[in-house]
Amino acid sequence: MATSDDGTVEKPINREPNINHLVQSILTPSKSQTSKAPGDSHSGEEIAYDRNHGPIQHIDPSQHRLTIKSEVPVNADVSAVLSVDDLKAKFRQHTVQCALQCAGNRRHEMRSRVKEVSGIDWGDGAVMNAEWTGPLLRDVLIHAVPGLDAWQEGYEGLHVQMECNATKVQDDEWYGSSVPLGVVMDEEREVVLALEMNGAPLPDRHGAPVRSVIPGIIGARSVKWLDTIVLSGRESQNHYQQHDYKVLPPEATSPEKAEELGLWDKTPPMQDNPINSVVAIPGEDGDTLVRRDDGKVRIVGYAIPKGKDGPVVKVQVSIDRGRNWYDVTIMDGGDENTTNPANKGKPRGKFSWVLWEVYVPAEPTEGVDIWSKATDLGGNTMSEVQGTWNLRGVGYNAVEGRVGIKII
Ligand SMILES: Nc1nc2c(c(=O)[nH]1)N[C@H]1C(S)=C(S)[C@@H](COP(=O)(O)O)O[C@H]1N2
Ligand SMILES: [Mo]
Repeated sequence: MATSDDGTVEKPINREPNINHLVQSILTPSKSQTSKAPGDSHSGEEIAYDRNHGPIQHIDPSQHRLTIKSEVPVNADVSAVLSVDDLKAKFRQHTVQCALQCAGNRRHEMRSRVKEVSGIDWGDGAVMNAEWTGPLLRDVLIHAVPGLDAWQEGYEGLHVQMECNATKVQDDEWYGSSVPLGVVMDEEREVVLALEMNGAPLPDRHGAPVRSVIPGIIGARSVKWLDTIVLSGRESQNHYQQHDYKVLPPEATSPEKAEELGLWDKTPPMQDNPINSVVAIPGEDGDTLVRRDDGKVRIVGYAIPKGKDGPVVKVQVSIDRGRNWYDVTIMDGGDENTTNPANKGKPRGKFSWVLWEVYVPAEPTEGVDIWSKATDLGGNTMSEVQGTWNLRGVGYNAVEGRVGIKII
């Protein structure tokens, strides 16, 4: 049963945390820990962002079934039905730590600094970094579609469609996405059917009893309340794969123009997250930073890699529009910050975000713009100071972070 906190098709729940709270821990909690301190107003507060196109679902796990179908020549017309217990007991459980980010993260900056766009006015908090545990989708597909792993023809042109049919959504009868089959079969991608988040049962808000988690790829493809998977020769035909979450070319100056020029059909769906870095302290344009006794100001942020090219290995910060750059300290997310004993002592995962911190010498002044620039292990780096505009305001990764900062 839906409650008033679950939103509706017309008015779904979409929220992001205060950015200061978001960067308090490497693993983003679904809700903040209940603190013993009386009067702590943050305790029990939702931290990990919520992005919904329809109402949040509450599904009885004992009744839930995941159906896997195949339309591809390797083994067409097979169909498997798995319970949640099957997903837990029949397959090796895998834990992946990854940043899950809405493609519209940072949209407010694109809108306010470059040009108006259409879409929810996200700040920089539509992202979380969590550990997700469940079977690898690869193993489940190989089980359901015998012969898939040994298939000689290659996976080119094949797609894994994922669906949630539990509810209507704003622009379609169901929610769906797809990724190329090669992504799922790639053992380096660690695509999981998550039953747990941060070592606890998956919360309803984040897709219980099972959601797909596609590391390195925009959040829209990680389907919550997952009930159907189709191995297919074509992409998902769902609205959110075909008519949303695309970086339209600049000729798409309005929704009407995009339709008229057929640009939705001509533009591929977004998949990989772009490399990105966000200034979280100071958390808002126009904020004031206080110099310490040594004349330095503290700046903190997070950075995420492009696709599977992580982790982020370097972040630089400038407070004078790129004349001087300072290397940050990257706070390690590998050893200490895991709920999974198997991951203790391992280096930071390639899909995880990094939190960073830097102390920059500064004079008291006004109107300071803070830039931050990340580079990942694959050598991808951020180059655009103001970022490139697109109609839907997705994939924004400008170097320019906070503007109009006062230093005292
Ligand atoms: N079933 C379903 N799955 C969904 C969505 C949705 O509306 N319905 N939203 C998607 C989008 S756009 C994002 S960014 C992520 C958000 O996940 P979260 O709410 O756990 O943060 O879920 C994705 N999966
Ligand atoms: Mo999203």
